[in-house]
Amino acid sequence: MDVIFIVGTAGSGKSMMTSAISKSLSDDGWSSATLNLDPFSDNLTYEPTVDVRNYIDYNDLSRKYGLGANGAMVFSMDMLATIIDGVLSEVEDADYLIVDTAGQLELFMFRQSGQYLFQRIGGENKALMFVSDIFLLSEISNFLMMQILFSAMSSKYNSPALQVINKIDLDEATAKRVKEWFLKPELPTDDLGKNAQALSKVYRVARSSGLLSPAFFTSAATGSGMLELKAEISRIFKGGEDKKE
Ligand SMILES: Nc1nc2c(ncn2[C@@H]2O[C@H](COP(=O)(O)OP(=O)(O)O)[C@@H](O)[C@H]2O)c(=O)[nH]1
Ligand SMILES: [Mg+2]
Repeated sequence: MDVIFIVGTAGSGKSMMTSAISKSLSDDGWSSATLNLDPFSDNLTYEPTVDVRNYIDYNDLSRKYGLGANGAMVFSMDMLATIIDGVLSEVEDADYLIVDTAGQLELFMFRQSGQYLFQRIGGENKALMFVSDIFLLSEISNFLMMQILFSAMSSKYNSPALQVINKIDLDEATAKRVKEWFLKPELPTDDLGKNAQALSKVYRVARSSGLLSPAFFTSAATGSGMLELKAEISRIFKGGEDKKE
């Protein structure tokens, strides 16, 4: 079983991407399972094969221990770390396991619980998929922060990593502009706005240290960019093999 572990900013489309990839891989003849590891999700739009919400009731924990939003979140994730093996025992073997996670990125960046969950999940190969959306990245400072974050996270998780910029159906023009930021030697002056000098400096450092690895531009809603994303998944995991016999 090969594992795609999806992390990313809140509301970027991680859950929609989970179901879109799973469906698309199934259409290609691969078997796939989905695992919802987000205990805070209250309106999942797909039916996960295995769902952590059957194990952890976030609202109940908040009430029982008198925790605020942040406390309950950290507590839930720590609790999840202690029961993850039981949750995983429910996952039946498939070609692919797609894992959907909570949007509180801090849990995956700075705290041990997120990384621990990633490590516990078995499988022949694992990859990290880092999802953000085109609205967030249309601001150059956010774009730059995301590139640094993405590089740091791929090193921390020590796994192949894919950067996905989602929701391009909602703003194709900005997506085109952001695509160019990955390629140009200098950022276009028109895009820089205020703090041009400081931003250009960060951009140059990012570029010269090889941090600007190309991203995938997708729409989980329309399926745009999914073929390219799947081709990369297939390249990472199956050496480019298209279909199961
Ligand atoms: N137009 C459009 N909407 C999307 C796309 N991906 C997700 N959404 C919508 O954005 C909202 C948040 O998506 P969700 O998958 O729950 O994000 P998550 O919080 O990262 O799991 C939902 O209303 C989705 O229907 C996309 O590619 N295009
Ligand atoms: Mg979600």
